[in-house]
Amino acid sequence: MNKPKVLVTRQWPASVEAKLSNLYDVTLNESDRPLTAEELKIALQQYDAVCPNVCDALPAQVLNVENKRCKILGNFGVGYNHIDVAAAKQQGLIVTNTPGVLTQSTADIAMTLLLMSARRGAEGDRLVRSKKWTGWCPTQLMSSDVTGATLGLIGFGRIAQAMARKAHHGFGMKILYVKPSPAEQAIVDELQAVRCDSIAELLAQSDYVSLHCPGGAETKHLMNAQNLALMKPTAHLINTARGDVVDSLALIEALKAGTIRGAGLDVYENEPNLHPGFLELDNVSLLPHLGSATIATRTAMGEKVLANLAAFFAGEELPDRVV
Ligand code: 8YV
Repeated sequence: MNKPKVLVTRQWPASVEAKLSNLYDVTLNESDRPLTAEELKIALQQYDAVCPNVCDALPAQVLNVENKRCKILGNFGVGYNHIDVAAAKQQGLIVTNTPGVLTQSTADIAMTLLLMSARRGAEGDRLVRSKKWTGWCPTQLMSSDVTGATLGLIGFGRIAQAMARKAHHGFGMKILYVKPSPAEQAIVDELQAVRCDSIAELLAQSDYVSLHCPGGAETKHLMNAQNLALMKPTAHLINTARGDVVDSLALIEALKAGTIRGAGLDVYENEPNLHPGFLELDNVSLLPHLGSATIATRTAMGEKVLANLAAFFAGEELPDRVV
């Protein structure tokens, strides 16, 4: 019997690519160049499984291509807002993702950005590199305290809870959250987490606001000018979720005007072409979508895709089925 044909749209950790190559008739992307919409359509016609990532936009116009061979999209990543899952379902395409394995590394990056923004780490690095540092000074780069401050989490899923643990147990932070339904009592007790009735209430009370909701139409520009104005003037906004949860222009205005003190961003609208206004500001720390970028995590994400493909081709229940 012929091996199933599998396409991996970008380069993955070598150990995972080696396992895939043993199991399937795999096409890897040695050049690591992102695929175009046209190439993705052809991939859907030529492969049994396509393994995309956040860079592969898969709207209905791509997924609805005629004469599809593809039966499963094994997404490399937990977020799947780049895939029109309703269209996929309608087309009979299974979508899987990689939850769980990137929780800690992504929460670590959220905490990194919180600390960078609070303590002006990137500014300090630029000062030293520019050779403009003239030596210690009592009023130089004075910044915001983290220990004992209040962290407000918008969304309280796995990654938010992991961040809350680091912040509460490591930095003595008070935890606030908003979530459609109350969190499990054991988690609330462990973190002494307080659920706010509204986003407005959370924004008004938090020294740091960290976004952990999914991307997509429902959360697009959730942090708009109106909501940014509800934050304390001393507060910082952290985004490791999806870029379009924040209205870039409104955030740039708030940072420029000083209606909030700082921001730390790992994700952007229209990646990698983030709004150039961010580059002109000193009070925003910018990372290139590093959330899950540890060797162990990226390998575990690949292993998750492998497990989903193995279950699919064995006719078994899929561990991480989205639709
Ligand atoms: C991934 C992420 O690197 O998993 C996610 O949703 O945002 C990142 O950790 C990226 O999405 C890969 O597709």
